[in-house]
Amino acid sequence: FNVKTVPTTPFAGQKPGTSGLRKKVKVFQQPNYTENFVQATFSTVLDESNTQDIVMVVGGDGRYFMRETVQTIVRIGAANGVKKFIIGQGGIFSTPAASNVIRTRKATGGILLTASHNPGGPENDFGIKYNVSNGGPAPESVTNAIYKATTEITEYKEIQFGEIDLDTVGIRKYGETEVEIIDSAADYVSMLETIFDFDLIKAFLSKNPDFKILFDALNGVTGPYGKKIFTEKLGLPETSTIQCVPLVDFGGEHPDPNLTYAHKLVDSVNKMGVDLGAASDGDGDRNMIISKDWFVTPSDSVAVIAEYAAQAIPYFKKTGVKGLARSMPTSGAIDRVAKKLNVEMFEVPTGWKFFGNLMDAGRLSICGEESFGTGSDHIREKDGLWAIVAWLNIIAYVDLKLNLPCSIRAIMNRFYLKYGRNYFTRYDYEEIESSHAEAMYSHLESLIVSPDFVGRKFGNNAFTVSCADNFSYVDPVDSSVSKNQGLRIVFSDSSRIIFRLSGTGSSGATFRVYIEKYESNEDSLMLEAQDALKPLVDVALEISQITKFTGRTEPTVIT
Ligand code: VG1
Ligand code: CO
Repeated sequence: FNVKTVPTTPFAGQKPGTSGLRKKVKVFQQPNYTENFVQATFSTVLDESNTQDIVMVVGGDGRYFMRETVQTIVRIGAANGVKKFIIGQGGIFSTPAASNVIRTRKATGGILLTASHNPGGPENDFGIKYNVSNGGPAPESVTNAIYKATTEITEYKEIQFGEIDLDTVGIRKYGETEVEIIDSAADYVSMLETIFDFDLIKAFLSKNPDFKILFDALNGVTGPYGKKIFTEKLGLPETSTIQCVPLVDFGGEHPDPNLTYAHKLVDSVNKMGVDLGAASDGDGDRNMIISKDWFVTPSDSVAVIAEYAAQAIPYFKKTGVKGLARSMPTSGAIDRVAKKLNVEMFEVPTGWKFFGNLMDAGRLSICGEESFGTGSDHIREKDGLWAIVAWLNIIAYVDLKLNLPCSIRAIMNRFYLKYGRNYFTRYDYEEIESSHAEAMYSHLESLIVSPDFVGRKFGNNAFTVSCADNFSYVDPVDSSVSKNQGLRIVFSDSSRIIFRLSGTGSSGATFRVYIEKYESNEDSLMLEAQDALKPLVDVALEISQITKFTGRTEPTVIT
C-alpha cells in the first residue's frame, strides 16, 4: 500500500467548541472538509506525543455519516503512521464506553464521532471530537493546536485500503496498521459491574416486583448497552426498555434527555406509573432521572449521588469521596454536600474537559453539570448509564439497608429537609440570528461590569445584586486560565442568574439563561420549580432584554 499525498486548502471555522467540531452533515460532506480536520488532528497528535506507537480508539454514536468517517480516519491515520486502531463493532462506541477503552487499553487517544444530543441524519448534525490518553476530551491547549493546524493545512496523507471491515470482531492488518474491532457494550457493562452493587439491586428488585423501571435510549447509542444491563443482567422484562435500536437519524427526533425532547418517556412514566424512568442522549453521556411524581434536576441528581456514594456504592466505598465539582451554571446543591462531607469542592467552566485534571490529580471523585451530565473518576467523560445505575443502587440501599421510603420523591424530600433546596431552571433560546445574540451579549457584558451594577435592585426590590462578573477559571492543577465562560449575577440572598452562549450548536446562536434560588423554609421545599422561580425568571428576562434584541418571547426549551 502506498501513502498518497493529497493537496488541500484550509476551511474557515474548524474550531472545536465546547465538545468538538459540530456542524451540519452537509458541511462535513464537502470534499476535503472532514479529511482536513482529521489530518489536523493526527498532525497535532504526532506533534504532542513522544512515541511512534500511536494507538487510537475510534467510534461514535451511530449517526449518519459515522461509518464513512471511520473509514476516512483509518485511511488518513494509517498514512500518518498510526500503529493500531481499536474500533467499536459497526463503528459504535458510546462516549463513556470510548473513554473507558482509551484508559483500559492505554491508548494514545480517541476520535469520537458524535454531535451528542443534536439531531442526526443527512439534513442534521455530525461531529468529531478528540480525546486524550486519560480518556477525557482534549484540553483547550490541544483543541487550539488542532484548530491552528486546520488554518495552515496544505495537504493530507492517506492510504487507499478499500473498505475496512468494521463489523467482524477480531484483529486484522491493513498494510502496516493493525485494526482491532471490539464489542464495546461487553467491556462497558463489565466496568459497571465492578462499580455498583448489582447483587443489592437484584435483591431489591426481587423484594419489590412492582417497582417499575423504564429506560429510553431515544434511538441513540445506549440501546444495546441498556438492554444488556436492564434485561440481561438485572432480568427486567423487555417492556422496561424503549427505543433501544440505534438509528442513524434517531428516528427523526432530538436524542436529548430532557422534559421537552424525551416526551415519549415522560408520557409513559406518567401513564404507567413508573418508579424510575431514565433516558440518555445520542452518544450516551447524558441522563435524565424521573418518576411518576418527581423530576430530578441534574443539579440535584449529582448532589444525591454524592450524598450516598461512600455508603452505598462499592467503588466509592473503596476509593472514598476525594472531592466534588460542578460546572459554574450548575446549582449549588452539591456544594452543600461537599461541606457536610468536608471534602474539596470545585467550580469549573461548562464542558467536561475541565474535570479531567482534577480527577487525574486525585482530588475529584464525583461531578456534574446542569445539562444532564453526571459522572465520576471511573472514566473521564460524563456517563448516562452510570448515573442511572447509581440511582438504582441508591434506591436499593435506601430500601434494604436504611429501611426508609425509597421512592425518588421521598429520597428528594429527605435530601431537601437536610440541606434545603436549590431551585433551578434553564431557559434556552435556540437558533437566534448570530448578530442579534452578539448584540444582546455585549449589552449584558457591559451592563454587569459597569460600576453601579452591584447594589442595584430588581423585581420590586426583592433582589439586590451582590456581585457580577464574566466567569474566569484558573485550573488548580496546571494553572491554565479560561476566560469569558459566562456572565454571572449573584444576588444578596445567594440567588443567581447566569447568561451564556452555547458552544455546541451548528447554526445560529443558542442563548442560555440559568436561574437558581435557594430555599430552606420547610413548607416551601416541594413546589413546582417554575412557580418558585417565576419572580427571578422575570428579573432575568428584564435584565437580558431578550425580546428587544431577538424578537423572541418564549424559550425553545425549558429544563
Ligand atoms: C452543552 C452543555 C454543557 C455540555 C456540552 C456537551 O454545551 O451546556 O454542559 O458539557 O453541551 O454535552 P453548550 O456549550 O452548548 O452549553 V454533550 O452530551 O453535547 O457532549
Ligand atoms: Co452527549
